[in-house]
Amino acid sequence: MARRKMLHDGKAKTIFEGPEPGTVIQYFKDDAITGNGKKHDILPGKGVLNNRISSYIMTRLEAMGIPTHFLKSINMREQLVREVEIIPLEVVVRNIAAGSLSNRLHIKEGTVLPRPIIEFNIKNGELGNPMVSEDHIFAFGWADPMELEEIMAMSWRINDFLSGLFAGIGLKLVDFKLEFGRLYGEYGELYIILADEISPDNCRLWDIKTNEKMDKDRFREDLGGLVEAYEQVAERLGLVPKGGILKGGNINEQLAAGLEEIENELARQRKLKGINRNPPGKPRKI
Ligand code: AIR
Ligand code: ASP
Repeated sequence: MARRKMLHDGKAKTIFEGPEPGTVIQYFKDDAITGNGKKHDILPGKGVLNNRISSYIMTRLEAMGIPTHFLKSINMREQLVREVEIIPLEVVVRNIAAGSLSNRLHIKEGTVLPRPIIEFNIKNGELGNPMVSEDHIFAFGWADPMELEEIMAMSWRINDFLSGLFAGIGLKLVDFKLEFGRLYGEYGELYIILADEISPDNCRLWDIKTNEKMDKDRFREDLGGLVEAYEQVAERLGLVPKGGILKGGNINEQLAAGLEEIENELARQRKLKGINRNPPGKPRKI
């Protein structure tokens, strides 16, 4: 295979140059990293499962009108996505208290929040991705008010949709992290689109009946069984055959079977909605 140019080597994914301009390839690794690199393990199967789960969720979001970077699955570990300028924010949506919210404010893990809450962290690993306010975001120019409004509106819709999707398979969506990117159109217009991945690496998912953790907290909290939990999520979403892919079956063949279906759905017309950049208050010509 021809050598590809690596553009970025992240914690859980590597980004390669895509086959045509405006595209890149996301390669899902088996690496599990937390504490900004303090804890690192290789968990065979994680990358394949996250690629599968994220492709599926992005496809479903696209179908309900959220513009995403996802174009198509290429193989078990790779997907073709649109190249975007990543907005340097982690957008965290929370429904139930857990993780850093519980630690910061001493709200007992599992407390249902009075309403969903959005938080922003600046993407800076060296600083430990600290939380920032809207005012920091505007003052330092990480995003402008129109972009942030668009990002928040999309995040609420994504929360509604994903909460329902996971409830339907017996999972509580406790919280999750999103990343967005800027895409410039032919005429210089700007689109904000969902980027990165949506998988149990960046969602907290608890079993509705038992509250068992089915996400990356299994690794963060040394609970073990992370790959089995991710496989269970994929199985409940109908993405892997019942009985599992990791217990002897040919993982390649079985996962390849479902990919075509996803691609067909994506081949449908994709519509992107640009941001109206007229300054507020200035009358618009009709
Ligand atoms: N997250 C945040 N940074 C990286 C990730 N993956 C996700 C976590 C969790 C949510 O954001 O996986 O679902 C909130 O994380 P925390 O640590 O702020 O409680
Ligand atoms: N931002 C976190 C870290 O590196 C990632 C995680 O725990 O998922 O510590």
